[in-house]
Amino acid sequence: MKRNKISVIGSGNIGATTAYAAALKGLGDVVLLDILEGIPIGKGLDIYESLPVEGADCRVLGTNSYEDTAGSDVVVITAGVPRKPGMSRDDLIDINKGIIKAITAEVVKSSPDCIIIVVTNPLDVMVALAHKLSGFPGRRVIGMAGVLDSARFRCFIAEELRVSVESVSALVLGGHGDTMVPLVRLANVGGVPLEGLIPKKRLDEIVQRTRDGGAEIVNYLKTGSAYYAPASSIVEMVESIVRDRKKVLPCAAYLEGQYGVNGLFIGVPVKLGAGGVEEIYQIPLEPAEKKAFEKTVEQVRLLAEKI
Ligand code: A3D
Repeated sequence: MKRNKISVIGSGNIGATTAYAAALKGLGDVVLLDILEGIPIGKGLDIYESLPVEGADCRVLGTNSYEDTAGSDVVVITAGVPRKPGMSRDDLIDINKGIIKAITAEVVKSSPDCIIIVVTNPLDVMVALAHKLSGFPGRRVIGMAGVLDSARFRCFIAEELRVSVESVSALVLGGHGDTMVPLVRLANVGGVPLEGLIPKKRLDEIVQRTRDGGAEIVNYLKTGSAYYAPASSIVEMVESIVRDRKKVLPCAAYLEGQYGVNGLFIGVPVKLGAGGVEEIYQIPLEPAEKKAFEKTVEQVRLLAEKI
């Protein structure tokens, strides 16, 4: 049986952690590419050498050459500059757009049938740029953000109620920025709605902490941004695709009329399988949620106009 091939572009904090987590799960052969001399090769070798101990059978290769990524099933783009304290994700637009441009051209040439997952910030417009430049159908270009933002939301709820993080089901919609929309109404623990379990004031604080989750970590790290939870989130998406698990996950997906939005990438629940985004689910939103969703769409639209 042919093994899946997963390429990760950018061997920095997120890229290397993603390659490691994907290899540990045995999701397929993993190629880790960076422009830096030596670094991806050393990290790739290091990850590969962990596999006899971990008991995972896959090849891990670090490289500077797109030839090694040829024929990938999934390509994860993590290359780019992360933010530092005091910066917003949007401040990265000018530098990261050139990086996405250069990488997308190479990816299309070497893996014309792949599914691209974009992680580089500002996420919603970088994924749109990769989509435009690749010429791929919308279902094959996806942004990772909602799984991470929802994981943060789920953690904070679990901590508050002292329940298993796995028992918390919660969803964050919208752009990956300050206007993201954590959906309190639909959040639940083991099917029990949150409202009634946590006072409104405390819930508001949890929602705000979720929105600020990325900045909270940047302020501690100082020299970069989060990478363990982002890598886990990417790997959940990759697994759903390469194993055709058809998980329903919040991802930045190309909207063509859904939620009243046309031609933008916005975080919404999608079914992820071997075909990429196989279905986009529309949640009937209540007036306040709709207003918040429109605000996040507007923010993404304004940023998209800058490129
Ligand atoms: P970092 O550890 O700096 O790694 C980035 C890597 O990209 C470096 O090793 C660079 O050498 C490499 N790189 C730069 N240009 C190229 C190129 N043209 N081709 C190949 N490799 C290149 O950053 P990181 O891993 O912490 O973060 C990477 C990106 O993810 C940043 O833009 C972050 O803002 C973003 N990020 C997104 C999320 C989301 O949830 C969407 C979360 C956290 C970080």
